[in-house]
Amino acid sequence: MIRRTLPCLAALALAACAVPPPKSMPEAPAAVLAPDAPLPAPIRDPAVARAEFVRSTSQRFGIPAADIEAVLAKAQIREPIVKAMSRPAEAKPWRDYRPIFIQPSRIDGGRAFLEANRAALQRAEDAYGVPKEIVTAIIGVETSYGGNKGSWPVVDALYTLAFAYPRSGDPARVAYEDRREAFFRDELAQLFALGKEEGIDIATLKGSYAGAMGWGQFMPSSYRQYAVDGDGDGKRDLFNDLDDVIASVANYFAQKGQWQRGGPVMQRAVRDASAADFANPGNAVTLDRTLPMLAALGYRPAAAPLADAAAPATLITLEGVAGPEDWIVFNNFKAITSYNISRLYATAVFQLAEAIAGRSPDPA
Ligand SMILES: [Ca+2]
Repeated sequence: MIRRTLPCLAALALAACAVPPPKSMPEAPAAVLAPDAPLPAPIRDPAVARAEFVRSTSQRFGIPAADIEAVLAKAQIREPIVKAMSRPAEAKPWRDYRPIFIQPSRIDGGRAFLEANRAALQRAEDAYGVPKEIVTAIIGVETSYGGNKGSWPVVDALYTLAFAYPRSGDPARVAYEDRREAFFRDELAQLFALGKEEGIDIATLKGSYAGAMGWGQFMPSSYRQYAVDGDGDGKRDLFNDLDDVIASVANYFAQKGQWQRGGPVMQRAVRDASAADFANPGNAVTLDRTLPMLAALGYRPAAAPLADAAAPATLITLEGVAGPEDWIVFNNFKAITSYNISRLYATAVFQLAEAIAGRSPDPA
């Protein structure tokens, strides 16, 4: 989860912004969202910043400062994480992104996951309105159905990015890098709170290099805010309890993404020969059009419209194998970008879900 309008990877998520994706992983960890609240001004001296972190985290969450100090005393700055975060983001076109996710092993893995967890997925769909295949696809894109949940100590990952966030030296990027560092510092604080609230020894947790955790790759703040106890055992365990994982991903979509039950995600558009280009770059999705407005501009659904004339929508263009692809996107597309603000990510999740369901991922 991230949100940003920076020129990252055609717009990827924050956390992963500067990181080229491993072959089987999305560019951005799922739960890396920037906090909605304004972040504090940066403290430049790491020792001062760390002391202030201990003080403020202790006060904010009622955790003894000595307990925080004890964890930080064992935390390590991990150079590979600094390096990974320093790497310039690479803008990958859809034609190169798609094959990472829309391929037989991930589709088959999704069908197997769905069958193995059908009851929990159905309960989540009934409760939150998010289709089984969408929840499954998220878990497939994030961690290959739990196969790659990350092996970095979460404390180290967040400690590194909170106190040694890489600096490019480019004056134009200072404000962005400050925000990123403050974001990870807040996530580290949230991790301490999570440990206290859930009774978890945070020093044992493993996750992505950006601190995203579990089957759905939740950042600590998202874990605290959106994780739910799917099986009613009194714990929210996103590492080992698939009922919790499935319910939590669905709850995230319903709450954070404002997912609409039964609503469309996206639909291929056909373009009139005379239509002007629809300029809509970046990753943010602003649903400021409707189907009639798009039709007036020369873009119409390629098949029967999936939404009525009043439904908020917009048009995006992806660089496909056969050239530009125009897609009309709706509320539930925007909802997927609340998990990771990348249009490519959202498209991959949708198409993987369609493929898992046995529908053509791209009817055009
Ligand atoms: Ca549980």
